[in-house]
Amino acid sequence: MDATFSASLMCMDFLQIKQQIEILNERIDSYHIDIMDGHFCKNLALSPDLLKCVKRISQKPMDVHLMTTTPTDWIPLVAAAGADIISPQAETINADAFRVIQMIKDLNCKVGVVLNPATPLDYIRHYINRLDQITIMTVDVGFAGQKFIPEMLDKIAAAKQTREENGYQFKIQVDGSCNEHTFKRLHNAGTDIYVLGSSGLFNLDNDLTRAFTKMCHNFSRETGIQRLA
Ligand code: S6P
Ligand code: MG
Repeated sequence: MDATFSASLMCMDFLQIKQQIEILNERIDSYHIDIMDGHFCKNLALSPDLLKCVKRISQKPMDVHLMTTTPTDWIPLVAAAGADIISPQAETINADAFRVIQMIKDLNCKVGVVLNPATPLDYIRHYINRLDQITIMTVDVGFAGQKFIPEMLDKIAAAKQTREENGYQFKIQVDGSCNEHTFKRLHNAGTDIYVLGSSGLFNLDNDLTRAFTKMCHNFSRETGIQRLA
């Protein structure tokens, strides 16, 4: 299967948002928008207003990662701002998972769920069949530039096995430290979508066009899958 790449906008150069989106529009498969509330994780990142602004020039799907304690406060806002996929953290929807999933579907968005490194795959087993996408965090949420947690490779493989055994359709996305040092292991474990942040894309070169080309070369070298720059 083809590899798919999602650019993590939290790792962009904010002084060059428009230029960077124009470069990425021709290269990337989707955009990853991190929304934090300072409570669920100890940071702030992007916002519905920024999403709305980028949506005006984006030509690719917008995948919103909600790291917020009360996702139902944010879901209508990000849907109105242009989200195509909305992914709350599994840990925040345990009390009302089925209502939250339906809420996202009713807003005509695809439904994803994100699992923290410490959260087992089994935590979402009763609604995994309803999801379009599962995101497996390979770093703790909140910050870019963290160290890869290798124990997550088994979780990715287990998600793939669950999908195959049951004929489910969800995509497996990995978020956190997707780069030349991890591409091969992530690919072998069963990753479909790689979230590219500082280590896998934006820090590779000051020139984003060159950075993307380097990323493609790294990915092809590590996995044997050709990806044109
Ligand atoms: C982290 C956030 C991620 C990061 C991305 C950074 O809380 O959800 O989406 O933006 O993982 O990538 P990297 O290569 O710096 O780890
Ligand atoms: Mg994220």
